[in-house]
Amino acid sequence: MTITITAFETSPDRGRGLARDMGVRWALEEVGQAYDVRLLSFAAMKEPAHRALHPFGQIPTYEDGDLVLFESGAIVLHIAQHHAGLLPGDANARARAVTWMFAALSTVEPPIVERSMATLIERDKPWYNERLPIIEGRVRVQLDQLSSRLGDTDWLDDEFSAGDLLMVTVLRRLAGSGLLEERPNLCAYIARGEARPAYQRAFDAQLAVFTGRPSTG
Ligand code: GTB
Repeated sequence: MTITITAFETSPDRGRGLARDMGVRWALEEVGQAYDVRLLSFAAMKEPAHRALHPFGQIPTYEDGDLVLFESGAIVLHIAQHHAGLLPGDANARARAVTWMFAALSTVEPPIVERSMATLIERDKPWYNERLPIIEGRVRVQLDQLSSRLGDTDWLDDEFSAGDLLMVTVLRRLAGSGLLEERPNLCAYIARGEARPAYQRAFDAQLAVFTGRPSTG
């Protein structure tokens, strides 16, 4: 049974790999699992057929036989738990890697998403110029702490894990904001993630949806 995920038919990020199917694609590539992609329009996401898979009418979803999952973090965790390559074998190291997955999604990401949403939908509002620095201040607090913890190591906890996969995915949403450049070790960390062959295959596959050209390789 082939795994099927869902993704935007027309991603607002124009193939920059910022939509949440990117982390799922990357995880599947890291563990060497083939997958199909069902592309959805915004309207199709809100249809009953898709809501039966995703109660909030969003992408991505994950189908494998009878199993249907939504929430990109839960999907990445499922992939990591069922295939070698994304979680260490040692029980304590595994628990720490899962902790970093949660840290990425529930500690580091919230102010980053808030910033993205503000730049997207509040730019014309009278409060925007006052609010943006406040949100960016909150982003900086998390980036500073993450940067301190990472130091000059390659990954968050010894070997690359699903924790790094999600953390890099989250940090990439700040591309173009100028906030990452203030912390060179975070830039190098993201670059290390992006240099992984599995990342590149995932990125090319989602870009091919936007360009209309089949990905090769
Ligand atoms: N917590 C859920 C998860 O992690 O899976 C969030 C899922 C989610 O936000 N999905 C978005 C969606 O389906 C797409 S990824 N939106 C359509 C809708 O709600 O109607 C979020 C996203 C969208 C666009 C960009 N971008 O253009 O840069 C980046 C991220």
